[in-house]
Amino acid sequence: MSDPGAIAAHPSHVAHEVHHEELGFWRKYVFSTDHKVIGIQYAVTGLLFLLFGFSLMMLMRWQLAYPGVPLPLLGQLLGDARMPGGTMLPEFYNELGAMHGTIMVFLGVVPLAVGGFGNFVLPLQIGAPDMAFPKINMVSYWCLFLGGITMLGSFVIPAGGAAQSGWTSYVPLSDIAGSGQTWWLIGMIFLITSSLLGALNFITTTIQLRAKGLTFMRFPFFCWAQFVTAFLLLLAFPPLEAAGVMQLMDRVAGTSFFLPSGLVVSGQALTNAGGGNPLLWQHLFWFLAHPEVYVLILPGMGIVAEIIANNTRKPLWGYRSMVYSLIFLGFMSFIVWAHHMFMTGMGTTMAAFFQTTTMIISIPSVVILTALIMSLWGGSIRFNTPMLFAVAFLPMFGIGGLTGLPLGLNIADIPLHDTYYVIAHFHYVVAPGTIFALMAGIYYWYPKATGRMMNETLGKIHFAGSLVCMNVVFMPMFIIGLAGVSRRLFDAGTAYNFAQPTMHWNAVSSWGAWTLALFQLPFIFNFFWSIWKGEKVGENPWDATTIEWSAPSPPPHGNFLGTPEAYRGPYEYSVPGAARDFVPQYEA
Ligand code: HEM
Ligand SMILES: [Cu+2]
Repeated sequence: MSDPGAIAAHPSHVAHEVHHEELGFWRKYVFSTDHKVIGIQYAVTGLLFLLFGFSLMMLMRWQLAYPGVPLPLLGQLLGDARMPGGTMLPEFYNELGAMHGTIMVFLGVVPLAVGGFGNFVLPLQIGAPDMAFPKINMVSYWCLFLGGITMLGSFVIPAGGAAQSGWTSYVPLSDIAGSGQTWWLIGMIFLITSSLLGALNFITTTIQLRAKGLTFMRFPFFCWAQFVTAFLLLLAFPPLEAAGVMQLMDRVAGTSFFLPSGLVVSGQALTNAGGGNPLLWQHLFWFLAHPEVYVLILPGMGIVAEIIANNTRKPLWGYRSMVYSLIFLGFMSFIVWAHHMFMTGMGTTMAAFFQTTTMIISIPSVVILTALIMSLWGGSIRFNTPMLFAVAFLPMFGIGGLTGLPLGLNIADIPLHDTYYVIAHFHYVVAPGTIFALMAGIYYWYPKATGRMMNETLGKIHFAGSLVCMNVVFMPMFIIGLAGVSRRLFDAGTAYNFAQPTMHWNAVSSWGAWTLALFQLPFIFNFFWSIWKGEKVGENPWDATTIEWSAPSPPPHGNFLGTPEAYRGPYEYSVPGAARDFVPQYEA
């Protein structure tokens, strides 16, 4: 359906046009079916949850920096069930840790990267008037919302509080844990349903609603990244959804999918335990959760690629190899999952298989990262805020990726498994990596969404502070981990002799985290202030080439004034002999 007439005649779109004038406040801004409104809903929800997950982590960081020391003021407010006399209970630390991980991944990054950027930018970038299934799109958002409310609600339920078994919810612990775990599972079922509906919509939209002339090899890299991400979500989440229901049954219906025979808890034999297999959970969980780490990073790579091409005023170096690497990476991400399970006593043949696939999957990431670095070469670079975040993404993601290699080889993973080294490694990927990419994307597409620019000075303060602090937070965790200190210790290892020389690094890391929070204030201020006071701009403030920049800022309902067509590849910057240094994809 790449014929433009067919796009304009898309039934749901026609319906929109007809009812456009009649939509009241609720249908327009709350239960909207417009991909831009839904995208902004997702993005704001994601940002709020990132802030909330960040706050949980700041509380944990107090306990890690000063184990057992009462937290002034806030500690009292949190009550005796969590922090008697201001001192954190281990149970509460576990709640914070499990919920920080869950919220950051499933309610923060995914909603912002896929729900927010995917919904807002993808249809515009492919020249579509909306998503293929606008109503399903609305349902996806509200499923996420219900999942979020369920997760938040679990903090205040009378008995026991939120889930405490980590974001991985390993059995048998999670099968026998307090009622927060049940809420966690119900919340996850909502979140997974949301992602599945979204993924179907993204795939259909990308294939069916492309503008005339926009062949796959003319796609901006961002579209490719969202497209592959949608496949990962679609194929990886169903096993976890099934596993979630099974764990729920174990907890509430007396089944024992995951409970082994003869399990004894606190000296008592469990009545329903029998015949189940705890490792089954790990397989089902990581079959999702490994692809999930690519769901967290690929949209970020897509954003960074757009911004680098735009601000070096050059085509992306090796666009085709980047695309092929992306597809290969997506495929491979389904056959590496058991590198998280080297400690489970798997045989050498199995271990050899998963080590080999893990080494192979690092190749496409290296290709993409190298191509992005090569793209900088010889460019006349504009160092605006989006570009600064995008460029900083490269070494940060590089550190995260490289430090992952030892974890993919069992000989190194066995001592490093479940230490702070792992925490440092994956946070380099998702915090200074993904979060920087997402920040870059917010500064870059903000003028498209609002018609106004964000303030550059505030943006640069935000950037510089975040870059320094992120490293102060996470570098020490490598040192702590290499010294052998385990993750998930509520006292940072106070009880262990060998951990003593690392204790002061926890304070360094914590002060880094609290300062990092302060450097987010200019961003939060900028975000709201610029809605009303930012400099007004036209449709293409960055002199960019891709189709979304041909729509008015902000785009009206239906997005484009005419019917967009693609006449060339996405990155025709600095074409020799051209009048300007960019030749937009949408100009005949
Ligand atoms: C600057 C921001 C962040 C800081 C300072 C931070 C800090 C921490 C700390 C201290 C832990 C737990 C250590 C432990 O007791 O084992 C942790 C765990 C975790 N974090 Fe973060 N984090 C940040 C951002 C993120 C982001 C952006 C994500 C995901 C997208 C994320 C995902 C996780 C996950 C999945 C866990 C594991 C939870 C578990 O053990 O079950 N974090 N983080
Ligand atoms: Cu993995």
